[in-house]
Amino acid sequence: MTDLILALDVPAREEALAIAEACAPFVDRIKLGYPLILAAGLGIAGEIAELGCPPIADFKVADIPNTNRLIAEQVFDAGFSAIITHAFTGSDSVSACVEVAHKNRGECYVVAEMSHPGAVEFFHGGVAERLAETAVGCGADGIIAPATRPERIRALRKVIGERKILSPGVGAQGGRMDEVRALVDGVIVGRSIYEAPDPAAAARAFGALRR
Ligand code: NUP
Repeated sequence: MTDLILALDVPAREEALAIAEACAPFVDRIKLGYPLILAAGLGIAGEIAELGCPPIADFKVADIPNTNRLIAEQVFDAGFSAIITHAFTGSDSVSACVEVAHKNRGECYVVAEMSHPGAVEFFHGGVAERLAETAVGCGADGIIAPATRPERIRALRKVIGERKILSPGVGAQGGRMDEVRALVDGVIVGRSIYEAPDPAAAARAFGALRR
């Protein structure tokens, strides 16, 4: 079954925790990024983990290897189960995140191609394929690929084989669950769940659409 991952981009601690608690029975993992972490602090990762939904750190890490390592160590010390990194920084930087993730029995995902319209200004002409190859070469657990462009997910699947694909862009960005659910290992949904009048009901509805 394709995982349903809630992107909890709610920049207020109590509201975010209330939504997470309500949605927890219906989602497999919860992705936390800068909006919530900058508002609530890194400690919220442990509270999310206690709900039974392993938290993913969407920090899109993009620095030199030593700084990436220091960031990744903070992330896993805080209780995250996975980290998302960029790969345009090069394989040594990616490897630093992968090493720390695996040392902590966690996962590392590499952004191969982003989901928003402007992404194609840079992610074209084989760039995403090269980033995906870097993910494979560094032993990353998977990639991030766009639900807004299912044909690109198919192309990137050929590069990464059995490694996992987590796919944002379903709902608010126009991607459709029924078009990507069979292509990916996890679908990431943010606004269509946390901005819904009843986030738990929305999470349950997205969950029911998985294969
Ligand atoms: O390419 C990407 N697109 C994307 O939307 C890579 C991401 N990490 N994301 C994240 O997924 C984005 O930052 C947000 O947290 C989530 C999608 O949220 P929404 O568009 O469903 O609200």
